[in-house]
Amino acid sequence: MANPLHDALFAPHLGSERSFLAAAGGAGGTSYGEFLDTASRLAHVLADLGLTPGDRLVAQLEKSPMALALYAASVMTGVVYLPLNTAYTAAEMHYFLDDSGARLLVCDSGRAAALSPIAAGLGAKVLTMDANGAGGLRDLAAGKPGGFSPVDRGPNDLAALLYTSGTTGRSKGAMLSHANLLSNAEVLAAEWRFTGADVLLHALPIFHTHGLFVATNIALLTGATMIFLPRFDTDAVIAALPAATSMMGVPTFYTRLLDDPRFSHDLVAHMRLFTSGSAPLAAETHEQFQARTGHRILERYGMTETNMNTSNPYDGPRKAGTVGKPLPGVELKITDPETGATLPEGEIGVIEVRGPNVFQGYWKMPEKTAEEVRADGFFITGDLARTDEDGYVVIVGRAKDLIISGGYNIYPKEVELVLDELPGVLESAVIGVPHPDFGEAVVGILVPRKGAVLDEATILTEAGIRLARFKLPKRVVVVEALPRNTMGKVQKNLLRQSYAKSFA
Ligand code: MLC
Ligand code: AMP
Repeated sequence: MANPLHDALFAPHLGSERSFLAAAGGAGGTSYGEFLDTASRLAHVLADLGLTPGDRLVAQLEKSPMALALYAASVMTGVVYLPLNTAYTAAEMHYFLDDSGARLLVCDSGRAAALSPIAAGLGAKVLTMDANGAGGLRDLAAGKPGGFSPVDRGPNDLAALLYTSGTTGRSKGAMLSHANLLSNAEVLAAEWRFTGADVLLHALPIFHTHGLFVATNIALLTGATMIFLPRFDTDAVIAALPAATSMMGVPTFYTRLLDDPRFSHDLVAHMRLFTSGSAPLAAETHEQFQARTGHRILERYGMTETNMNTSNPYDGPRKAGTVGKPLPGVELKITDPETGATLPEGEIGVIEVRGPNVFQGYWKMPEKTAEEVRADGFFITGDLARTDEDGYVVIVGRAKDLIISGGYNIYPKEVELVLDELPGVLESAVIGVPHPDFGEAVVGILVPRKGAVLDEATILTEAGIRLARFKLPKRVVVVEALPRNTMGKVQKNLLRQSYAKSFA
C-alpha cells in the first residue's frame, strides 16, 4: 500500500510530540502527533460522507491549524483538495464549485447562508469550519477515531486542484499530482537546507502554492516547526521574528518590513533564510534589505502549474533582479514566442519548463492544456526572460496580459468583463501600474455610454458584488475614448504610460 504524500510528509511524524504549528513565541501550539490525529479524524468524516478518491473538496476557509489539517485529511483519503481565496464572492464561488464538480464545500459558518443554496443547486454537500476550528465538521470529527489507514494512491494521482486565472477571464484548474508536489518539496528542502531545527515564520495565505505547498510541505518533509500567523501583519511578524529561523514571503512583506524602523539588523541577526517569490522583487528592495539586515533575500520563481522552477543558490551568489537557476530536475529554456525555437543566451523570449514539478494539465480543458504544454512536455509559462552570463534567469516581463498585485494574480479580461456589464459603461480597459505597497495595482479606465455619468464609488460597489476585493481597481478613470491602433486594438501600453504615476 502506498500514498506518496502521506508516506513522506505524515507517516514519519505519527504520534510525535514535536512542535508543528507553534504560537507566536515559538512554543506551545499543535504537535505533529496532534495535527495528524485531527487530520485522521477529519479523514474518517470525509470517508463516512461517501467521498471517494478523486472526488473534489472545496475549502474556502480562514487560515487555521484545522484548515491545514483538512488538506492532510484530503491527502489521506485520496480526495482532491481545492482551496479557494477567502476574498472570493458568491458569484466566483459558483464558478469554482460548478467547474470542479465539487462533492463537498467546507466554509466559514458566516458564509454558509450565502453559499449553501449555490452548493445545493450543484449537488455539493456543505459543512462549516470557523477560524477557531469550530463548526459542523469538527463536531462530526469529534466522534471519530484518531488513526486512519491512508488510501492507496499512485504518483500521478491528483492531490490538489488549484485554480489560476486565465487570459480569457475564465479560471483554469491546475491538476497537481502527488509526485508534482512531493518532488518539489524534496528539491526545495534540500536546496534551501531545511531541517527539523528550523522554525519557519508562516504569514502567507494557505490557499495558494506558496503558503500551502512551498512552505507547508517543506516543513512537513523535514519535521520543521512553523509559527503559523493568521495573515501578514507587520506588528505580529516583528514580534514573531526573534523565535524564527526562516521566513518565506511575497515582495510586499519585505517592503512593509523595511518601512518599519523596528525591523533592524539586531532583530534578524539570528535568522538563517529569507525567501521571496510569487511576484518580482525589485533589485532596490533586495539591496535595501541587505543594507539594513546583512541578509540577502533568496529569490525564486514558480507558478501554480509548475510549483517552483528556479532558485537563487543557498551558498553561491544571490543576484538581485534574478530568480536564479533551474532547480535540480527542472529543464528550462528560453524560446522565441512565435516559432518556439530555443534562443541563444542573453536573448529575451518565453520561459518554458519541463520536469516532475510540472502539472498534469488543466481540469476538463484539454484544448487549453494542449495550447500551453507542448507534446514533448515543455510548459509555456508566458513569462518573458533572458539568462545572464552565469545562467541565472532574469525575468523582464510577461507575454500574458496579467497583473500581479501583492502576489495575487489578476487577469484584466476578467475585470473588464464585469465592468463592461455595469449600467452606463460602454467599454473598459484594465491595466496594472506600479504601486509602492502591492508592486502593481489595478486601474480601470472606463468609457461611458452616451449621456451616462459614471461615479467611481458606484462602479466599485457594483463590481464588488461579482469580484473579490483584491481584483477591484484601486483607481477608476473615466475617459471619452480608449486609444486604439490601426487594427482597432486597445493600446494598453499607452494607457500604462499615461497612468504610470497614479500611485507614485
Ligand atoms: C489585499 N488587498 C489587495 C491585496 N491584498 N489588493 C490588491 N492586491 C492584494 N494582494 C485589498 C484588501 O481587500 C483591501 O481592500 C486593501 O487591499 C488593503 O488591504 P490590506 O489590509 O493592506 O491587505 P493585507 O490583508 O495586508 O494583504 C496584503 C498582503 C496579502 C500582501 C499581505 O495580499 C498577501 O498575503 N499576499 C500574498 C499572496 C500569495 O500568497 N501569493 C502566492 C500565490 S502562488 P479594501 O477594499 O477592503 O480596503 C504563486 C506562485 C509562486 O504566485 O511563485 O509562489
Ligand atoms: P500564479 O499563477 O499565481 O502561480 O503566479 C505565477 C506567476 O507569478 C508567474 O508566471 C510569474 O509571472 C510570477 N512570479 C512568480 N515568482 C516570481 C518572481 N520571483 N519574479 C517575477 N515573477 C514571479
